[in-house]
Amino acid sequence: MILGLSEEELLEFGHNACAGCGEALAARYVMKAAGKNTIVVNATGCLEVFSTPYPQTAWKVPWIHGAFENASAIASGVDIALEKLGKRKNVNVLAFGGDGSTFDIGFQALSGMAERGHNVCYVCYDNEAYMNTGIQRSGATPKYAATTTSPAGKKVPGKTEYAKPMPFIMASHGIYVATASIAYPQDLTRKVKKALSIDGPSYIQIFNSCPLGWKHKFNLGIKIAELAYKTNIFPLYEIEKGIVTISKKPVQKTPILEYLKLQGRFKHLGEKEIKEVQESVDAKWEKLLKLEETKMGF
Ligand SMILES: Cc1ncc(C[n+]2csc(CCOP(=O)(O)OP(=O)(O)O)c2C)c(N)n1
Ligand SMILES: [Mg+2]
Repeated sequence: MILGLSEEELLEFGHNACAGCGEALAARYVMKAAGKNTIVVNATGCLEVFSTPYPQTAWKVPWIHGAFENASAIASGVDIALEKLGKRKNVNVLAFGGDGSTFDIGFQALSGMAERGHNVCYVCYDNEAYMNTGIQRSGATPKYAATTTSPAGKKVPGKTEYAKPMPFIMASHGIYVATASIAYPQDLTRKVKKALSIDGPSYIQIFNSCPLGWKHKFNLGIKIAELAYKTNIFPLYEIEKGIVTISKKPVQKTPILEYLKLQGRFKHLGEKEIKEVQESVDAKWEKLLKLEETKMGF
């Protein structure tokens, strides 16, 4: 055990992820928490592509690749099959999808899985764009980020819409929801263990940086993830039975500029846009505090 994390590597090194890939680290931590009695269902995306270049695999657990849109449907089937075979006990079913797969193209299957109550933990690797196919904007891409389908030009300053509030959408299904970050592995692994201990669906959204897509130095991924937490642009919280609990709160809020300025995808932003992003982050953080305080639920 190092820092409370298992030393067993169930997503082995030697795969083809880019240097500094946050998604590889996130998956590695998730697997450390899940342990070897786990079946993984992986949607199409960077994680699937870099970890399984045929005929090799970096996975040391049973692993199924579906299509881009149906990881949750396959995981639902695995859950039922284990039940019918009398093998459901002590086996974890994990479904993995990127933000494009989760927020957009696989959302229907995910919502169905949650509504039917399958015993599956769904993990969304949120790198805020369709990275595997060349950095296209997704429903998770933040406002003003430049992507190949929301380029920053003279008239349009990157993506013009805000990201979907996906954790709240999933919480509306009445399931366990948590956000986590590669900068805080103990918090991340605790949440995965908790999700897997629940007899029913759960959803975890992990903030993971992408040096290629976000245009940051490859060694800055953890610092950026830390700043995402400290600026409140990606708060860490859980929603259980509809009640919000913020996992930890920054002692002193860091201005959003500190986060934005390390990433080339935001380099075109002027004072006006930065002010707007700051106000939006502040308003969402205030709302989260209110939700926690009032225990209003979903
Ligand atoms: C129905 C369908 N549409 C589009 C694609 C092409 N495609 C494969 S992976 C991918 C992007 C994946 O993005 P995301 O889910 O965010 O994962 P990431 O690569 O960023 O980890 C796309 C668009 C596909 N395989 N199937
Ligand atoms: Mg993505």
